Amino acid sequence: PRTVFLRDYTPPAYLVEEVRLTFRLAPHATRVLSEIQFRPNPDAADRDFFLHGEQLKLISAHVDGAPVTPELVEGGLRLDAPDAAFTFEAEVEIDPENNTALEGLYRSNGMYCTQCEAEGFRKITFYPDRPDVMAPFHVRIESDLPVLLSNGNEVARGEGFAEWYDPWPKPSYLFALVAGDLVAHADSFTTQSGREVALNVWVREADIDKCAFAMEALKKSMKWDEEVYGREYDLDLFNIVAVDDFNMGAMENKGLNIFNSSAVLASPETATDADFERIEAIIAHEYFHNWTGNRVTCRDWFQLCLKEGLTVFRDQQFTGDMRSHPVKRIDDAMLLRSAQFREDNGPLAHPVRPESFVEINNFYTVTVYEKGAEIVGMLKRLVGDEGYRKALDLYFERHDGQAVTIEDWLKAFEDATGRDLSQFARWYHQAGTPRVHVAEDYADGTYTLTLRQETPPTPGQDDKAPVVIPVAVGLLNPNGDEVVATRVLELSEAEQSFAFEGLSTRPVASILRGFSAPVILRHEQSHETRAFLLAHDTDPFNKWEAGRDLARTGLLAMILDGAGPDAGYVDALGQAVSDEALDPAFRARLLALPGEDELAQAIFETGTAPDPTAIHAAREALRRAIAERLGDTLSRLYETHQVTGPYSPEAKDAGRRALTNAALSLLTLTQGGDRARAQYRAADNMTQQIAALGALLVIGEGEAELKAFEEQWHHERLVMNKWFGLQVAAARPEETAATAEALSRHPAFDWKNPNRFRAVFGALAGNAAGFHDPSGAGYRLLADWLLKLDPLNPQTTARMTQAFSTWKRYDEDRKRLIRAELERIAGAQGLSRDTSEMVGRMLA
Ligand code: HT7
Ligand code: ZN
Repeated sequence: PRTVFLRDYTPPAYLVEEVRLTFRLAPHATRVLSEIQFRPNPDAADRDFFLHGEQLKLISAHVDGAPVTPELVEGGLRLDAPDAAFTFEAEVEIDPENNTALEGLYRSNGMYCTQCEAEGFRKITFYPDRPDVMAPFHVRIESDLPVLLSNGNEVARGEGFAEWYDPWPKPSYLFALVAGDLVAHADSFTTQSGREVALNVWVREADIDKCAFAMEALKKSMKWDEEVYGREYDLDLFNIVAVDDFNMGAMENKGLNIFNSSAVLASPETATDADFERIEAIIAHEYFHNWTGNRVTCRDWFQLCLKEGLTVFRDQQFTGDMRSHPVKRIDDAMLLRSAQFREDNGPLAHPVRPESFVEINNFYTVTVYEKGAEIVGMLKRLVGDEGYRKALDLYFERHDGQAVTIEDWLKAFEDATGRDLSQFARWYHQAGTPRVHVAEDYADGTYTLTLRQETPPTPGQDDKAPVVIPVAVGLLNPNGDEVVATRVLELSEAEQSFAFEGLSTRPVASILRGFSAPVILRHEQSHETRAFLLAHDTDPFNKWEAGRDLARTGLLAMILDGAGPDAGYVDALGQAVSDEALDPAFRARLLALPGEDELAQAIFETGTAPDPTAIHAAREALRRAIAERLGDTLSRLYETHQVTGPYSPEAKDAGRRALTNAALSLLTLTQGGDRARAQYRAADNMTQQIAALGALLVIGEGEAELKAFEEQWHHERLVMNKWFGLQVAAARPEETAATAEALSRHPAFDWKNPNRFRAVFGALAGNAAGFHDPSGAGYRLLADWLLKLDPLNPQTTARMTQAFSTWKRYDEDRKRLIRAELERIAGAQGLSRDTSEMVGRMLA
């Protein structure tokens, strides 16, 4: 397969003035008629007329009305085209029913829908399917189905047809079409300039009672983007459609967002607090793309972080504003560390702006999204709130309607703020997580902080240069008073010292406050200092971090040195979670221990091969010790923070439930299942129900509840995904693979549905001790199923191969077992380009 390089970018030979598409929908033989007005691109180096096209049956083609016979080549067609403006027409036939890859035009439960990002439009018709070709689209859909939707505004509708026009020039990846038997939850929004926008959430009739929350989230997002970024919506209509079969969370097609039903549908009975928060964030994310992605788009797919990093940053800000900034920051840092640092530390590490790819779908990664968002956050920290807003205003003003690059983005910051960002730009080019080592000195009233940075080599990048790291620091005196408020230090050299004068006593430093940069801090601190920071730090992130550090250090001592649970840590934790001045949601985060994968990486970095079984056992032992030593505290928290009254997904109640359920899961370990069973019986919402069930399963109980749950919810696909996933997640290590295998034989295991497949096999990969059980059964089972899914859905398969990405950390036996599975996948006949690239990179 061909590797595409950023350095090979050339401008398109022809630009598109306007597109007219007609769809004659039929399950196996949909006809797509296109009429595309081309004009030569004055900036192009040649006049090579090439249109992308895959899996298309060409019926006819015309240039300016005259029939032509294009040369059909791999991946598209070529034609001797005029060196002047002309109209190209084509008629093609496609087979949506047999499109199982869920890319292009496909059918899901009798409904037609599209997914074009990144390169799916070429499976719909011949077109320059690249983001730097932007055009207005006219679309006519012919079908007997009652609801026919496309981008933009509806301009005509009659018996068996609808016509749509999207005036905003867009790249083909933002094209969308939906046709089905759907109903709408309708509402409207008045923009800041007084325009009325009709809003619809389209779903199957059975789901109409689960749309209200998504609609509210959409209206909040529209208002927030006006207030915080000055960005107004630009069409008369905004449609959202829920689809059951979908490879990712959602897609920001212009005016017609298509969502995985799991990212839209919610009712108190069927969705958890975490689901509600996720839905609110994804609705916001896709809506925010209207400006960051759609109005200003990417020149090429190497610039993906331009829209994704920025839009993730914007949705993080939004969630912080809607809920709690400290808690959101903790959640984002946990995700970054568990998933992005893991990626950066392994064979799949790549820069936020990659330099090459075989299959672009493999680069929708946590690095591009989450580290991309961290870079935007660092820029904001460095230029300040005002500078950031000025830069964003300039970026939108300068590039509206354009397809641009990271260089254009940084230039807007440079021009708006006068700052030179040439060194900062390394964050986009250099892969790997910087380590920042801390040394401290105190003499004659001056505290000196010396910071040293180094980034380990990553595949293809052996030498790393220093990056600009904003390190937010505050100093406390021994009484716990803040003597130096948060100050952002700019670490740009390999090593740099910063002095703080006029301090009468040696201060306690709180470093990397608010997780001010996506780095690993190496700061030797005593147990006492960490306990002090857990008790006194005025920065909520670092307060949480101090507890996390204590927990991690204690766990590593248990795993590596056979130490017992650290009673000092448990007592300090008990004090912190009892502090009624702290937000319950924050206290729930304090009670969560570092994950097993995070511990495995920490052990690997000490030069030892991690043993997932031992890690699991130590973590469980510490959880039990916490439950034993803090039994009274946890019982009190459980009793006094129960939410009474009708369910609301708002942050305040959700935080209380998070705290009581964290307490419940610990208490169940030492006090048995009665409390959880009572909660299960009394639950009137999914958060309480699933938390109780999970607590029971972990102690090997809950058989009756599991059965009752299935009986109650067998008709709700999204709820049943939880039922499948929870059993695998809660299984004992030695039983995990067998549990997943048994569930894969359940009649409701619809493996072609990505949500259901992920529920079982994503949970298998996520249960670290179970997946890495020394028998190798987890590896074999996952590989078997990935090989089965690959011919149907390469995108989801390739994504899930990442379960194996940490294989080089483990002992020789596990390495041998995993390598054998990776080689078995790599050697499979007809393996997709997507999966082949992923396993190839992991084996390299
Ligand atoms: N921009 C979208 C990314 C995407 C996608 C979505 C659904 C299915 C396949 C997809 N491939 C790429 C989603 C987003 O980041 O908002
Ligand atoms: Zn996005």
